[in-house]
Parts: sequence; structure tokens; C-alpha cells
Amino acid sequence: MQKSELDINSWIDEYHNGVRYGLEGTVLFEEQSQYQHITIIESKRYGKGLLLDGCWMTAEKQEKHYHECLVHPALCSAEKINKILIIGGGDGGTARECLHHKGIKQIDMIEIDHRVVELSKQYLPTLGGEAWNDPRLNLKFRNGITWTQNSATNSYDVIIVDGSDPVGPAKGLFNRVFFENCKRILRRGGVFATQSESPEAFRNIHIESVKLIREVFGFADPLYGSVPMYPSGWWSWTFASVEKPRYLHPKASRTENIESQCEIWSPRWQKGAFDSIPISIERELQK
Ligand code: SPD
Repeated sequence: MQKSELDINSWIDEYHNGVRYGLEGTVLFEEQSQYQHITIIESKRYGKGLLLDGCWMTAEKQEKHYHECLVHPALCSAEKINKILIIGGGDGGTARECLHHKGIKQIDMIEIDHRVVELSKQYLPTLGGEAWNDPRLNLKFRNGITWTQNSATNSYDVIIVDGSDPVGPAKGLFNRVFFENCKRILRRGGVFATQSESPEAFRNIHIESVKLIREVFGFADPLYGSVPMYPSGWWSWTFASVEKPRYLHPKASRTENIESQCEIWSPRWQKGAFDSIPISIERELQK
């Protein structure tokens, strides 16, 4: 019998503010690591999935909705893409999408929790795929906030923050000091990208993050898309740069190879996703 034909009939939910967001499936493995509660599931609809502290992170048949949108607007628009910093991203999906860009020479991936990487390699091997063996990937198990504090000024062409929600170990990825360090270590012509929560389920965090990133970098805009398994299904990523909003303009020389490998992202999709900002959010960002 195919797995999809199994009558699984139990539910795994993320609870948030009076609503629950669930998948039908079974728990395959769970443990309390040094940093967080890690759960691996098998779901009926989206394959194997990962939760951290009870919050949805990713699933095999849905991860592209998230990773393509976080990575390609930044990597297609930065002036250079020699050296990249990924903070978090322990499932490997962000590194895999980055490495589709042949111009990359080195990715420093700084993940706090080695168990997330080990369990993702074991249960979700398609997420990282070949990225785990790519010599350009320099994976270190460190605190990403400390890493940005200690990195030299002008170190990276692109910085991508693929953290979890702003509770537990990811809390410090949403504050001014962290954003200021990211700006300091970003090279001229560089682009900063971060997941910036749901404009519905985490409205305040979303608005405050975009405002703060805009204040620190000078230019920052949210891009809206859908990650069906996340709270409300409506998600955002925020991109920032210093001299001008270069993230709005993907370079044709980079997009050609990338678009053909994507399920969601294309330059056309990106334009629409930046433009689909609700007027109420535009107003809130002006305040
Ligand atoms: N609630 C989900 C917040 C997004 C966290 N990042 C997902 C990790 C995927 N690499």
C-alpha cells in the first residue's frame, strides 16, 4: 500500500492565539535538544515534516513555498554573490536553494542546534540534498547572533536569516543590535534577507520587524507569499539593502538558470509578491 493511502487519522497541530494549524499524520521521533523540542512527523499530505517547540518549520512537499522565496530575491539582486552567510536553516533547504547559484564561492551556515541538522539529514534528506556534501558549504554549530557580533565589517555579499519564530533561541534574531551587526558585516552592494513572520497571525512582530530593518538599513520591503502549513498560511520575507532597494530588481543573468528549477519563484512572481502589500500594512509602516 502507498503511504498516501494509509488511514493515518491523527493530527499534529501548531496552536497559536485561538487557532490551530494541523496536518494529519503521525509522530516519527521527538526529543528535547539542548535548545528546543524537536519533532519529526510523517504527514498524509506533505510527507515528512519538522516542528521546533511545537511550531511548524518545514515539510518535504511544501518547503519550496518558503525556501525559494527567502533565497532568490536576495541572490538574484546582490551586486556580487561570492560569500554568503546563512543564520539558522538547519534543515538544509536554504543552503540547497543558494547553491543553485553557480557564482557562489563560500557559504558560512551558522546553526545553533546540531540535532536539527542531524535529524534533518536522517529524516528529511531531500531538503539539503547535495548541499550537505558541497565543498562551498562551511557549516558551523554556533550562535548566529554571536557570529554576527564577531564577524569583520564588510564580510558578506548576502546575509540570509532562516530562523524560527521569535521565542526561544531565535528571539535575538529580531532586534536592533542584531540587524545593526548584519548591516555592518554586509558588503557594499549586498542584500539582507530574513523570514518576517505572518502579517495575519503575527501582525505586530511583522510590522515592527519591517520598520526596524528599514530604519537600520535605509531600504527594506516585505514580500508576501503563501506557506500553507504555517499559521494563517500567509507568510512574509523582508529584504533590505543600503544604497537603494536593489532587491526589487533581479538580474537577468542570474534569474535564467534559477527560474527553471523553481516551483514558486520567478521574477514575475517576485514583482507581484512585493506589490501585493495590503494598504493597511503600508499605512502601519508609515507610522
Ligand atoms: N513558523 C515558521 C517560521 C519559519 C521558520 N523557518 C523555517 C525553517 C525552514 N528552513
